[in-house]
Amino acid sequence: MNLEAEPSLEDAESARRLTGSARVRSVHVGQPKRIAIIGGGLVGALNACFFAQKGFLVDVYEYRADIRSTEKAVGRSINLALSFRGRAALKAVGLEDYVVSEGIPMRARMIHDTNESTHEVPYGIFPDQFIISIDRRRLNEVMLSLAEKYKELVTLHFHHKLIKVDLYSGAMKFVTEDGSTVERSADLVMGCDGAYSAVRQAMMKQSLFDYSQEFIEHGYIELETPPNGCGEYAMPPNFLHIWPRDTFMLIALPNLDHSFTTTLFMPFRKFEELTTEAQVLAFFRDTFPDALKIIGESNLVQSFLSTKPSSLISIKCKPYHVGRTVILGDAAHAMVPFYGQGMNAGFLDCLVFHELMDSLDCDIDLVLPAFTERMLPNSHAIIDLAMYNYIEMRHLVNTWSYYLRKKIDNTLYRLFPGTWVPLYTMVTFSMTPYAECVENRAWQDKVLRRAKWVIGISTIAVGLYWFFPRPTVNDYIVGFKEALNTWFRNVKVDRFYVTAEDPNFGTAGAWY
Ligand code: FAD
Ligand code: EGU
Repeated sequence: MNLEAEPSLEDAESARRLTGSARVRSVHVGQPKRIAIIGGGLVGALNACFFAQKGFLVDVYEYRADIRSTEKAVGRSINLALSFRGRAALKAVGLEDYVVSEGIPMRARMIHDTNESTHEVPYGIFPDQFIISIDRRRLNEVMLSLAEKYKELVTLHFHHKLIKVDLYSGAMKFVTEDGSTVERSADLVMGCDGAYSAVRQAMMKQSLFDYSQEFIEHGYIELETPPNGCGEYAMPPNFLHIWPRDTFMLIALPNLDHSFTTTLFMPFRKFEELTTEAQVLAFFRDTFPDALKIIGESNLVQSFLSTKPSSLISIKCKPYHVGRTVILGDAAHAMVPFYGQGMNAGFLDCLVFHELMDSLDCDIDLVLPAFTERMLPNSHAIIDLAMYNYIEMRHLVNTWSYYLRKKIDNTLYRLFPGTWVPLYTMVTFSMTPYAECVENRAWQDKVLRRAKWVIGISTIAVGLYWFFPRPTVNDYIVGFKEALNTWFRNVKVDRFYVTAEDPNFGTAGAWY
């Protein structure tokens, strides 16, 4: 798709005709007219596209500067894995093909072992089962530009930091670049302002609002991994590269410019221990020798010692709406990145919200509670899965039982692709609600537990059968005769008569 030419305002027109609304929607009681989107990050920008295409008046308030005009720090590109749910949402606003064309398909993981050997583990068994490495900044820019195409509907306000919101009236207060405050209001306020959401903070002051958060003990730093001497990819590009090392983990995703972005996950304690060039190099030589060669010693030391590790937080809350305010994306469900689903789940929020707008006639008094009800169990499920994976990655990745389970899962998937879908496949390549993915996994666990019993007991039975000498038909006859004989011998007579006193005298039982 050529973003310069299309989608155009004509597309907005046709979208409005489809929803039966006028140039700017005519509004019934209960239907919002002005939408305020707090945060112009990944979820906020996509959400603006959805609302613009429906013909609403949209104001996006973003704390930072416009990323499209800020200088791109050289050699810094951060990337993400885009999978099915995120793609489905992008497709709904017409951006899927364009975004996919700017990404790099990853068809398998490439596991880098301690002895510098590698092996591949494919993502799926069907050709369309691959994930896509996307430049985060580029994706954000593309979505902001699409939203801005709807000139008469969408206004992007940068340098607007939300500091106050009235959840019931929609009145908001912002601090702008020069430190002055401005007041605005909207019929519907959508908090797409990330893990440290100001909108959620306002909700937390309400009674009956539940909130919990957890920082994990691992931090992360991103290390730019340049192309090799010939300007080519230093490793095969169509893979998600993983170096699993118990408490340390390195993950690398490819960029279009032939570099990789490598992310190191490590406990903060360990980061604190590595403070000199020598320590950093020794650690990498020891733990990730092949990665060190690709990243380059001076590049590594320079990046490592100049960046502070970032923290990772997992947040659950409930509900997702209060009054005329709702939270989407990380604001509602920040998760640790160990399932590659954070952005995908945020994009799914936008898609589901707009499906509910369509089916409930845009009545926010119905849409907001329906949104919470629909998303809450599923968002909580993916938060749990991501956290579980964080623990599992460290403890199980190198155990045989983990690989055995993967083998069994994949074999059964090949045999019964409609019945037995492995957990990560369902999460990554389907629209099955996250909670149902978990439920399905519980069912698979139960089937495998039963199968284990059946196999265990049959093994013992067969073992016994082969261990003892097996009887022949003749053995059975001999055995039967012996048993009969023994029984005969065991028939004992304790009293007998040889005279007519015998009570059996004269009967058929007598012996003369
Ligand atoms: P954000 O991207 O955080 O955007 C929030 C926006 O709101 C920002 O622009 C911010 O400036 C603005 N804002 C904040 N406060 C205010 C305020 N008071 N007023 C106005 N504006 C405000 N997800 C995947 O799907 N796949 C991956 O491979 C993946 N990898 C990840 C790797 C790492 C290391 C991390 C940390 C996360 C990863 N994620 C991944 C998750 C993904 O980054 C997030 O889920 C996603 O960015 C959430 O988007 P968002 O728009 O909700 O929040
Ligand atoms: C972590 C950081 C591999 C990008 C989970 C897989 C991730 C990503 C995995 C990051 C892993 C872990 C899955 C995808 C993806 C795997 C997944 C994790 C992208 C279970 C930029 N994870 N991630 N699982 O299957 O389903 O390959 O920073 F190392 S994509 Cl932790 Cl599919």
